[in-house]
Amino acid sequence: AEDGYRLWLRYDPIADQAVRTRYQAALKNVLMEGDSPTLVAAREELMEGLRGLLDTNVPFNPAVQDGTLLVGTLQTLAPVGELNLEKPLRQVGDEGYLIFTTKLKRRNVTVVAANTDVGVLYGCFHLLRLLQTHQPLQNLNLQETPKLDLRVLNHWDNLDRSVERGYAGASLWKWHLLPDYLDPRYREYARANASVGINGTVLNNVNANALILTEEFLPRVAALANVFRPYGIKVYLSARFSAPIEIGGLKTADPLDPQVQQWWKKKVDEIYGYIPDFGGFLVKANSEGQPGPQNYNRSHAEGANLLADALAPHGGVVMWRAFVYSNEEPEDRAKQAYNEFVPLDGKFRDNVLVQVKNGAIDFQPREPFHPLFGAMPNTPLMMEFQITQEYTGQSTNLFYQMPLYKETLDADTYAKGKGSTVAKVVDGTLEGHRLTGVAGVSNIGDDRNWTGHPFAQSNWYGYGRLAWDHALTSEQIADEWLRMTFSNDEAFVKPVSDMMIASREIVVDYMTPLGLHHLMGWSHHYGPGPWVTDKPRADWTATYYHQADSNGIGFDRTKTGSDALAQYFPPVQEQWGDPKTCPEEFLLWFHHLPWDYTTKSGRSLWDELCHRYYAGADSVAWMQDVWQQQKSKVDADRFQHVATLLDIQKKEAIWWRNACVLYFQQFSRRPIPDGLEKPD
Ligand code: GCW
Repeated sequence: AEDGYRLWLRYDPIADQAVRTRYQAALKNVLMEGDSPTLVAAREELMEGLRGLLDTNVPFNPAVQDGTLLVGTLQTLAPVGELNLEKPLRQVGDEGYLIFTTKLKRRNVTVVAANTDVGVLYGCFHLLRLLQTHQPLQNLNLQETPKLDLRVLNHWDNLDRSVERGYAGASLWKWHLLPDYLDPRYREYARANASVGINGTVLNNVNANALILTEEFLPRVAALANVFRPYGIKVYLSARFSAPIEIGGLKTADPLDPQVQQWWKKKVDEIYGYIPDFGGFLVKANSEGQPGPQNYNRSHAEGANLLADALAPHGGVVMWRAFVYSNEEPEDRAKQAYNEFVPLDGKFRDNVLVQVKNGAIDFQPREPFHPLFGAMPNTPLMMEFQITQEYTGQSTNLFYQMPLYKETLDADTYAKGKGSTVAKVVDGTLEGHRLTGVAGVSNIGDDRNWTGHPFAQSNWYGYGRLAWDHALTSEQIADEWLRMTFSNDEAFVKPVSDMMIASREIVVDYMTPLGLHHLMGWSHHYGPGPWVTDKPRADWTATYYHQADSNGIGFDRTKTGSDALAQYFPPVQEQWGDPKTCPEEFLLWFHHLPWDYTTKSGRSLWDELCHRYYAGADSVAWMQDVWQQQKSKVDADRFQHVATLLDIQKKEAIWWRNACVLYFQQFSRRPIPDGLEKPD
C-alpha cells in the first residue's frame, strides 16, 4: 500500500522513457571520494536515488568519461584537477554548493561541489530533485547558498510522547528505548530534513519539562544527535527557566544570582560533554504560565543573557521567544510583545536571537505581520511559523501554507523606508545581522505518513525550502513537491498546484474572512466557536476578538481603540489606519465597522461577510472536483485518503459557515443575502 512514508524522497523509476534515457546518458558513472559520515550519507543517497530513478546501476568509480558525475569538496575533488573550483566556491559559504556542467579532459561532465561535506550532501539532494522533477541536465550552472543560518524545526513534543498541537500521532522520539534502540525513522527524518536544508531541531516542547536536562535524558538526546549529525542537523533543547530549582535543588532561578549562573554554566558544560555540537536553547518564559526572569523582577534580556553566557564558550545560541502576553494586563494582546521587547533592543548578548511569531496574536489563518519586525534593529529576530495546523483545520483540512509564509515575508515594514520587507529583517540584510534564523513548529508525528494529511507533507517540505531561499514562490514549491510526491504529469501538476495555492484563501474565507481572527473552538481550536466568552482570560474568548454588537463588528486597533497600529511604521499606519485604504483582508483586524459599511465589492459589510463564508465553503466543493479528476493519475491509497479528507473538510467548511453566519446574524439582524442558500 502507498502510505506516504517516503514523503517526497521517492526514487521510483522515471516512467517517461525518453527522459530516463537522456539522464542515463548524462550520468554514466559517479566519481565521489571521501568517507566522512556526511559524505557516506550523500553517497548512499545518490546511489539509491540514481539506481531507483534511472532504473540501472550507475557505477561509482574514478573513471572520467563523457557523462561522469563528479561530486565532492575542493579537497576530495583535487585529484581530478582542472575544475577551477576555488573562486566560485568562495561565493557559496559553508552550506552552499555548485552544480554545473563543464568539460574535463575534453569529456562532458557534471559537477556537484561544495566547501563542506554538508554542502555536498545538499547538492546531491538538489541534483536528485532535478531528476525527480524532470529538469534538463544540460548547461547547468547553479549556485546555491542558504539565506538564513538557522533553519530549525520546533517540536512541541512532551517527554511522554504526546505532542502539543500535534495531529499526526505520537512523538517520533521513543525516549523509553533510547539511547539503545535507534528507530530507523530517526534517519529517515534526518534525510527528509536535509533534503530541504533544515539544519536544526528542537526536540522538546517549549512548555518544557526540566527533566530533559538531566543525566536521565541527556544520553538519549545525544543518541539522537549522533543519528542526525551526518545529515547536518544540530540538536537544540527547550530549557525550562526554573530548572535550577526543579532539577538543581536551588531555591531560586534568579538570573542575577551567582549560584544560578554557576548552575547553568555547569549544566551547559555537561550537555556539551554529551553533545559536542549542541545547538543551544529555545526558551518560552513568562508566557502562559511558564516561569521566567520576570518572576524575579528581571527582564527578558537578563534571562536570555544568563543562558547565552553559559552557551557562548561552546558556540551555542539562545532562541528566546517573544510570544508573551499577560493575564493581568488590560492591554490589547496584539500589543504586548512589542511593549515588552522593544525597550530591550540592544540589551541581548550576541548569541541571542529573539524568536517572533509571524503575527501578533497566534498563528491564525491570516494575520498582519508582527510589529516587532523592523522595530528591534539591534537584535536578530528569528521568524517563527507554525507548520502544524493548530488553528487551520489541524490534520483534516487541506491548507497549503506557503502563501501565508510568503505574505508575511514579503510584507513591507517600512522600517528603513520602502522595501524594508520582513524577509530582509529576518535574513539580516536590512540591519546587518550576522546571526539569522527561522523556526517552524513541526507537524510531524509517528503516523505512517508523518503528517496525517498527505498534503500536510507539503508544509514541512515548503517550510524547509523557504527557510533556505525565501525568494522561491509558493507556486515553484508546490510544483516541485507535487512532482516529487505524486506525479510529473502536467495534467496533474497544474490543477492540483492551483488547488494548493487557492487553499489558503479558501480556509480564510470559511473560517475568518475580512480580518476576523481567533474564532476557533475553545482551547482545542478545532472548528468554529465565535460565541466563546466568559473564559479565565478575556483574550482566550472569541468575543474579545470580533467585538460583534448591534452596531457592527471588528477590533478597533486605531487611535479610537487600542491603537495597536501605532506600533507599525508611519506608512503602514497610514495605509491600514483608514478603512478605505486598509487591505480588505485586514479590515476587521484593525477596524470596528458598521454592518452597513460599504466594502470594495459594493456590498454592505454584512452581505460581504456572508458572501465570503459562502464562497469559502463552495470552494471546498471545487477542491473536491479538482481532486476527483486526478483519480487515474495517483495511486489508489493516497487518492482515497485525500478524497475522504476533502469530504470531511467540505462538511466542516459548511459547519464553519453556518455557525458564523448564524451567530453574527443575531447582531446584524439582517437577512442572508439573496442568492445564498439559507443555512439550517
Ligand atoms: O498557539 C498557542 C498554543 C499553545 C502553545 C503556545 C505557544 C506551546 O495554543 O499550545 O504552547 O501558543 O506558542 O507557546
